[in-house]
Amino acid sequence: MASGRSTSGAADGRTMPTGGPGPGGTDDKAGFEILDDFTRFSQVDDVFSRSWWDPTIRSDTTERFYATYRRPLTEWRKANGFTQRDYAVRNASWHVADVFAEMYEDRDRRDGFLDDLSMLRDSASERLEPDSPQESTAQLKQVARTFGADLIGVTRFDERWVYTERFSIAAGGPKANDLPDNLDHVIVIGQAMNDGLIRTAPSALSGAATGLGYSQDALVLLAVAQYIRNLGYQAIPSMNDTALAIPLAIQAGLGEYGRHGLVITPEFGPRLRLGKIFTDLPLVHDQPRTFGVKQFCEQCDRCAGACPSRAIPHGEPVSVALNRSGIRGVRKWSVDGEACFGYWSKINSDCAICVRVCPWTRDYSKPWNRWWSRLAGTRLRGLMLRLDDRLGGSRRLKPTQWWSGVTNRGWAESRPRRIKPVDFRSITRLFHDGGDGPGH
Ligand code: B12
Ligand code: SF4
Ligand code: SF4
Repeated sequence: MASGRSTSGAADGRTMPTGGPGPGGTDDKAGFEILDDFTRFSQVDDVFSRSWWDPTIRSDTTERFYATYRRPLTEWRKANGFTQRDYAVRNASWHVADVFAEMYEDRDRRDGFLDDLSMLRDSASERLEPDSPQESTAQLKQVARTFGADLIGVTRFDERWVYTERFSIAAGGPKANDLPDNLDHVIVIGQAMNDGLIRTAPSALSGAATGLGYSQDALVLLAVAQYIRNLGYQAIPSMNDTALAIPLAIQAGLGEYGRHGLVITPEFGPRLRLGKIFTDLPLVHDQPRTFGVKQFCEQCDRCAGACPSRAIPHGEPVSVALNRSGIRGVRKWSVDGEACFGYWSKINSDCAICVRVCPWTRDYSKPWNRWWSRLAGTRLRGLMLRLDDRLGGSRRLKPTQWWSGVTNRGWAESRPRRIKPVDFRSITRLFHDGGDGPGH
C-alpha cells in the first residue's frame, strides 16, 4: 500500500479535535458522546491481537480455539452443533477469507484482518471526472449493490476511528498504519449474515454465518475498490483492519448503536458484517439515521441477560474502558471483550447469542416484521418487546433441525401459526403497563 499520511502521529491538519463535534458536526446526530480524555485505539490492544502477544489472554485453550479453524474437531463433544460436520461447514465458509488472509503471510500481512485487502490492480492512469459527486455516488451504490453489497453508506474520513497502529505478527507488537493522503471519504458496506445459521448460536455451525460474511465481504470490497481504481481514483478496501467499523457505519447512516455494542440496522437488525473502503472518489455523504434503538435498549436487556460470559452491561452507558481492550473517552455501552473471547475459547467457536436474541434480528421481508419495527421505534416499544417475548422471538434453532432443512424458528421468520389461546388478562396487563413500561 502506498504510504503517505501516518495515522499514528500527532495531528496532521485534518485530525479531528478530541471531544469535537465530528465530521460535518455529525456527533449529535449519531448519538456520539466523545469526552476530553478521548484516546485513539491501537489494534495491538484488541483481544484478537492480544491473544498473540499477551500471556494474560493467550493460553492452551486459545491456541486450540484457533487450531479448530484449520482442522475440524472430530472428537471434542457430542453436543448438537459441535460435531465434525458442523466444524467442516464453518471452516469451509471461512475458506475464501482465509485465502486472502494467508496469501501474503511471508510479508507479515494478514489481509482483511490486520492489513487492508491488497490483491488489486493499480488505479487507471486517466481519471474519469464525474459530472457531480451526486452522480458518482449514485453510480457507486448501483455498482456495489450489483456486486452483492446488502447495505452501503458514505461518510467523511474521521481519523478518530483509525487505529493508531496495526499489529505485526512477526514483531509480536505494533507496526505503522499509514494511509495515503487525501482519502477524504469512507464507503461502509454491510453484508447480511445468514439468518438460519445465526439462529443456531451458540454452535460451530453458527460460526459459518461469520465465515460466510467475511468471505462475501472480501469479494464485494475487492470488486468495488477495483471499480473505483478503474475510474482512476484511489481505493483501499478494509475488513477488520485499519479502523473501527462501528462508529464509521453509524456516521454513514447504516444504523444505530445497541446495548450489545453492535450496529442495528432497519434492514437486518444487528445480523450484519461491516467492511469499508477509503477513497478520494468525489462522493456525497450520508447522514446518521435513528429509528428508536437507543430508547428500545433502555427498556430491553435481553442480550445482557442471555450473554453466557456476562460481557454485556445491564446499566447505563459509561465512559470508562473496562480493560486495555476498550477505547478511552467515549460514553457508550461497552462489551467486555476479554470475557466474550474467553467464552469463545471455551466452546471452540465464535458466539453470536447476542445477535440471535436481539428482537431487531428478524426477517424484514415479512410485512408483520416491518410493522413490528415501526412500532418498536415508538412509545409502543415496551409492548413490542413483550409481544416478541411472548412469541418466542429469540428462540434457538437446534443445529440438527438446520441440517434437516429448517432455517427459521419463531414468528420473526415465519408467520406465527400456533399462537397460544388468547389470555385476555395478560393483554389487559400489557396495555395497562403502557407502551413505555419497564422492560422484561
Ligand atoms: C476485536 C473484535 C471483537 C472482539 C474483541 C473486542 C475488543 N474489545 O477487543 C470480540 C471477541 C469481543 C468480538 C466479538 C464479536 N464481534 Co467483533 N469485532 C472486533 C473487531 C475486529 C475490532 C474492534 C476493536 O478494535 N475493538 C476494541 C475496542 C475499540 O473496543 P470497545 O471500546 O469495546 O468498542 C467497541 C464498540 O463499543 C464499538 N466502538 C468503538 N469505538 C466506538 C465509538 C463510538 C462513538 C461508538 C458508538 C461505538 C464504538 O466498536 C468496538 C467493537 O469491539 C471489529 C472490526 C472493526 N475493525 O471494528 C469486529 C466487529 C465489531 N465484530 C462484529 C461482530 C458481529 C462480533 C460478534 C457478534 C461475533 C460474531 N459471531 O460475528 C461478537 C459480538 C460481541 C459484542 N456484543 O460486541 C462486527 C459488528 C457488526 C455490527 N453489526 O455491528 C465487526 C464490525 C466485524 C465485522 N467485520 O463486521 N469482536
Ligand atoms: S458473542 Fe456471545 S459471549 Fe460475546 S457478547 Fe455476544 S453473547 Fe456474549
Ligand atoms: S437485545 Fe435488547 S437491549 Fe440488547 S441490543 Fe437488542 S434491543 Fe438492545
